[in-house]
Order: sequence, then structure tokens, then C-alpha cells
Amino acid sequence: MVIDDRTDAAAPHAVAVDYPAAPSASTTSETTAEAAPTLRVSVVIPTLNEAKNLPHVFAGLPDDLYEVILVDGFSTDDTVDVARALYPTIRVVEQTRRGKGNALSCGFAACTGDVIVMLDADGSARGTEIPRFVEALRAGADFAKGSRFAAGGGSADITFLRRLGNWGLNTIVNLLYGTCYTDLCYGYNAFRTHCLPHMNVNCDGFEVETLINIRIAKAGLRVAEVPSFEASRIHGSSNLNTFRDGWRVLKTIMTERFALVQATTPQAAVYEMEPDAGLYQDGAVA
Ligand SMILES: Nc1nc2c(ncn2[C@@H]2O[C@H](COP(=O)(O)OP(=O)(O)OP(=O)(O)O)[C@@H](O)[C@H]2O)c(=O)[nH]1
Ligand SMILES: [Mg+2]
Repeated sequence: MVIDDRTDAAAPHAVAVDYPAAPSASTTSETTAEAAPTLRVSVVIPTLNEAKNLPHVFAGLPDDLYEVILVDGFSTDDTVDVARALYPTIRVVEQTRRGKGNALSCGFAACTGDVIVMLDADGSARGTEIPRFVEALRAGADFAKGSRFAAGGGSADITFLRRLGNWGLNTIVNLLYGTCYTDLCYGYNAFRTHCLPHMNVNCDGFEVETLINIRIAKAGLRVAEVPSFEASRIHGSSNLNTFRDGWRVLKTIMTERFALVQATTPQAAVYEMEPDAGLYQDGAVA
């Protein structure tokens, strides 16, 4: 997807959330001023046994994406073959450990675009919303954060218990980090690639969105919340466990706020799979 980056039209659906100035915050204006005339959009799709959902996911993607990267989590169905049949130019990356966090880290490391979109493959995230996220970035945000609970957003998927847990965890983050987030644990986000060193995604599981949101805020980057509608998962069942993963999210919030020494798990290396070849290492990420 290539979006004209020369005009300054406001993103109609974006709600700007500005954080206190930090050294890295200046990156926004520099990037906007120096940006290339086009934005190359990379989409990262983590998959774990989503073969049946992929036709729906790919049908919703805009035609002019720069690249689509699928990160497969050792699926036991034919997710990878189905993806290649549906989207012949797709790049398939194999993750190095287990979990969605590690999958995204591996996918991010493989991206070569200007903007990265995180898209779930269960049919809940609508690819047709991608231009709205990109527009928020083009209008000046570093990070376009999807929200089911901003005006105009919604969910057909989230249960009462998860909504409650998300609200509680979101409130804690807002209190501890001075943020104004409305939806902490949502997987649909997009960001300029210069955010990657600040995000330094080095967790493995479903706490990944929380880790990213916190580190983006700590870095003082500009966030725009983008209302998004989460549809129900079409086939299969959720990999998320409300209590186990809620606990991981809470630990992440506390660790990021109070730990003197941050976790030092290295970011992922990239192992890219060619259609007819084995696994090879494409490059390591600093
Ligand atoms: N590569 C990879 N993808 C994963 C892994 N776990 C989950 N995913 C993918 O991450 C996306 C989100 O996972 P879901 O199981 O739908 O969990 P969720 O959307 O956070 O939670 P729900 O709201 O219950 O659906 C889906 O595309 C999954 O296939 C994993 O370990 N590896
Ligand atoms: Mg889901």
C-alpha cells in the first residue's frame, strides 16, 4: 500500500493523545518533515492454525500494500500453504520461540516498509481499516493505536470478563504512566518503523501489546487512538487464557514501571522460509 505522504489532511478518525515531551519525541516532527513522498506499508500477520480464517483475512486487505509478512507459530494445519495460495507474494517467517509476542518480534524484524501494521488472523481484525491507521500516521502520529472503546469503535468478540480485566489493567497503566489509553490489550495497531528500537519487543506472549503501549508512552512518542471494530473470531478458538495472560499483562505493567533492571531477552532473529526451501537465517536484529 502506498499512501501519498505529502499532504497534511487531518486523520478524521484519529484521537490524538500527546505525551509529555521526552528526548525522542522530536522524532515525530523530524520524521514528518523528512518523510519520503510515499509510505510503504508492511503488514505483519501472526498465525497459529488459522487456515480456515485466511480467505476472509486476505479478502479484506487493500490492494496496494508494500509487503505482507506471515509469522507462523508452528501451525499443525495448512496455514502456510493456504496463505501462499491466497497471497502469492507473501513472505513467510518462522518464529524462534512460542507465543504471539515472539511472533510479532520476528515479523517486525523482517519488515522493510516505512509503516508496520499488526493484524490478527482470526477474522476479528478488518483489513479494510488499514487506511484509517495509515492516515493517522501520515497525519503525524508515530503510533496508531487501535481502540475498541474509543468513540466509533466496538467489539463483537470480547467477553464481559475480558472487558472488565482490560478496563482494570488499562486504568492501572494510565495511572502509572500518565497515558490516556482506552484499550490496552488490543492487537490492531500500526506504527512508523522508527518506533521499533523504542518498543524493543522481547516478550513472548499475549502481554506484547501492553509492553508495546507502555514503551511507546515511556519514549514520549506521539500516539493517535484509532477507533476499530473487532469482529468475532470466525473459525477455531482463542489461544488467550483470561487469567494466565491477564497475570502476565499485570506483571509486565509492574516490571516496566518498577524494575531497576529491564528484561534483557534479545529481540528475535529472522528466519524466513522460501516456498520450496528449508529454513535459513536472513539476518539478526541488534
Ligand atoms: N505465530 C503465532 N501466532 C499466534 C500465537 N498465538 C496466537 N497467535 C495469533 O495471534 C492472533 C491473536 O490470537 P487469538 O488467539 O485470536 O487471541 P486474541 O485475539 O488475543 O484473543 P481473543 O480476543 O480471545 O481472540 C491470531 O492470529 C493467532 O493465530 C503464537 O504462538 N504464534
Ligand atoms: Mg482473536
